[in-house]
Amino acid sequence: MADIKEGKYIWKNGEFVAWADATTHVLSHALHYGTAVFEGIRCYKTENGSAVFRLKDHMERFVRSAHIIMMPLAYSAEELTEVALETIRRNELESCYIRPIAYRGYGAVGVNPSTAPIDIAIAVWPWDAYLGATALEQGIAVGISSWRQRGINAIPGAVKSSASYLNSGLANMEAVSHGYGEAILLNESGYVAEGSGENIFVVRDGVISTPPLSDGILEGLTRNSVIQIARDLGYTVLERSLVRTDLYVADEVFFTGTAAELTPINSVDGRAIGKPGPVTQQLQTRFFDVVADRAPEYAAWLDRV
Ligand code: PPE
Repeated sequence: MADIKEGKYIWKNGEFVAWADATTHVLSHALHYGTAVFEGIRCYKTENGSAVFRLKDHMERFVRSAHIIMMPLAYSAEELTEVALETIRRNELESCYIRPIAYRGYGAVGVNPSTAPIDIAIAVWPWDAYLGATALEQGIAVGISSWRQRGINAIPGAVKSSASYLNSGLANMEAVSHGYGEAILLNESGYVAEGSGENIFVVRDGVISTPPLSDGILEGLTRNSVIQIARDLGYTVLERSLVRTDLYVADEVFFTGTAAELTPINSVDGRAIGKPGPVTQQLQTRFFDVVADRAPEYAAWLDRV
């Protein structure tokens, strides 16, 4: 949903290569069979220099994704954390998006990826508000997709795999063609799962609810952070299955994600939710304080560049 802003270097298979040289063969296994896992991480400019939000946690999820699809990585989460910081330094960016990707490369054909090599790369580039500049302030209109979230026994939500984003892309293209800013997918059982690239929360009578991981969603780190921030502010946060009508009658609805940050939702399927409400605004303000290193009690979530 944004053009890539080219940088200087990309880390690939253990070395830094010029941006333009970070290429792969057209017969790379992942291109044909979706055999790749990736991450999305943000580095923020703060008053104390640049800092990456929950870097190690993202790298641990990356390693878990690879483990689930039987793609052993040659680097540990700790090593990848250091490499990501060095990639930001070499590209001289104050704030950016970080994209680690591991994929089955060139050398084997056929659905079973076991004999294809495993390539790994980390790229960084500037990425502004994911759902548009006004979305963070005014919220967006969303629609429930006619596409279902791929099931937990098909392409598991717990794996941040390239393959699962075909599902996201279908839902997002449909939503945009219907005039919405983003799609919400229901899972195979009909419960609310997530956005095409975000987790979802509802607020009703002061209680915050979000779907449980067992409903087949990505274990979002922004979701996890917002749950903790909300509880620290004294809110009750429930992880419970939601049906579509829970969205229609909610006082407030919002998305969380690394790219989307905390984006309010102002209508669902044409039912007005309204302007961003007080809980959404409080959590959003707090979240932006946390990532900008203005909330010392959450400083452990930040890795300085
Ligand atoms: N669900 C999905 C399906 C998802 O893709 C994301 C992140 C989340 C939930 C939120 O997870 P977290 O970032 O850990 O809070 N989506 C990433 C990819 C966006 C893209 O278009 O590419 C992201 O936000 O970086």
